[in-house]
Amino acid sequence: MFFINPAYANTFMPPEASQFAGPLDSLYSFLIISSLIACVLVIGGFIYFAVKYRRQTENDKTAYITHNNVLEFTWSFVPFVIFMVVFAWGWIIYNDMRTFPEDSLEVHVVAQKWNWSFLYKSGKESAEEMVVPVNKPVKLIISSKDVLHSFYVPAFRIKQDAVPGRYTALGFTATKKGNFQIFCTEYCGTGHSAMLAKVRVVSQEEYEEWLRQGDPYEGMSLAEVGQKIYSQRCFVCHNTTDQPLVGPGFKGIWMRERTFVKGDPTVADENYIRESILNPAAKIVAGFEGKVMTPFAGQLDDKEISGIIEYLKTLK
Ligand code: HEC
Ligand SMILES: [Cu+2]
Repeated sequence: MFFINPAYANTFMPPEASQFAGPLDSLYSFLIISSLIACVLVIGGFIYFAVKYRRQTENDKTAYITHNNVLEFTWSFVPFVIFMVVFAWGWIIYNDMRTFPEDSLEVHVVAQKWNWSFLYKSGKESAEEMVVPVNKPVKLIISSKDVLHSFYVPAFRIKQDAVPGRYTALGFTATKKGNFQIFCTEYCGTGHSAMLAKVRVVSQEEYEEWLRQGDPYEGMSLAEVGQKIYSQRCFVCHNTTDQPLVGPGFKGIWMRERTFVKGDPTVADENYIRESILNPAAKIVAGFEGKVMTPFAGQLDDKEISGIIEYLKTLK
C-alpha cells in the first residue's frame, strides 16, 4: 500500500505519464525561466544603479528625475505580453483538461476518511488501486462521503477536489504503463497522509483481463478477507490492540459488552458489528462522543462484512 516510485527520488519533476504532463511542464519551465530573467534584470539593475549613482560627496544633490516614454512603455508592455502568453497558454491546457472525449472510460472515485475506492461500470470495485488502459481517455467522476478530499496524481499532473454532496470530474489519458502514486492533497484529518492509492496503467488486454477477474478474494478464508479489508480501510482509525486510535482498538472486541453515549449496552455480536460498519452513528461507543466514523454502507458487500466479523473474532 505504501508504494514508492524510484523515479521520484532522482528527478526534479515526477515522471511524465499523461498527455498533460509534457505541456504543463513546458509552461512551468517557461514561468520559471521568465521569472528568473525578470528577477536578474530587476535585482541586477537595482544593484547596478545603487552602486553607480551612490552618494559620493557631502555636496552631492539628487538629480532632477525626468521620464522616458519609450523606456516606460517597453518595461510595461513586455511584461504584459509575457503575462498574456502565460494566460493563453494556461487557458489552452486548462480547456483541454476540462474537455472530456465522448468515448472516455468512466470510473467513479469515492473518497472517504481515509481511503479511495474505484467503481467501474461493470460493477467491479477496487480499493487499493485504480487500473486503466494506456492511451485511452479516462473520465473520473469524483465524490466524497464525508469531508473535502482532493484526488491528486503527480505523474499525470492532475488534481481535483472531492466534495461531499456533489460530483466533480477529472480527465486524463495515461501515456505510460506502470504504477503511479495517488495522494489526497486536501488536509482531511488524522489519517490524511495515509490516504494513498495507486494507478496501474496496463495494456487494453490486461485491463479487460483485470475487469473479468471476478473475486478479488479468491482462495482466501473469511478471516483473511476481513484482515485484508482491515489493512486497506480500517487501520487508519482502528488498531489491533486494546488501545484506541481514532476509534476503539479491536483487540478482544468480540462478544465484549459495549456501552454507548446513548441507549442500552449491547454485546459486540455479528449484528452489532455489522451495524457499526454500515451505520456507525446508530450507537456511538462511550468515550467517542463527537468522533465520527464514515459509514461503509454501499461500500462493503455481505462477504466482506462477514469477513470483518470473522477477522475480529480472531483478535483475542
Ligand atoms: C475515519 C475513522 C474510521 C474508519 C476509517 C473506521 N472507523 Fe470504525 N469507528 C471509528 C470511530 C470514531 C468509532 C467510535 C464511534 C462509534 O461508535 O461510531 C468507531 C467504531 C467502530 C466499531 C465499534 C467498536 C466498538 O468498540 O464497539 C466497529 C466494529 C468499527 N468501528 C468497525 C470498523 C471497520 C470494520 C472499519 C473498516 C471497514 C472501520 N471501522 C473504519 C472510526 C473509524
Ligand atoms: Cu483526504
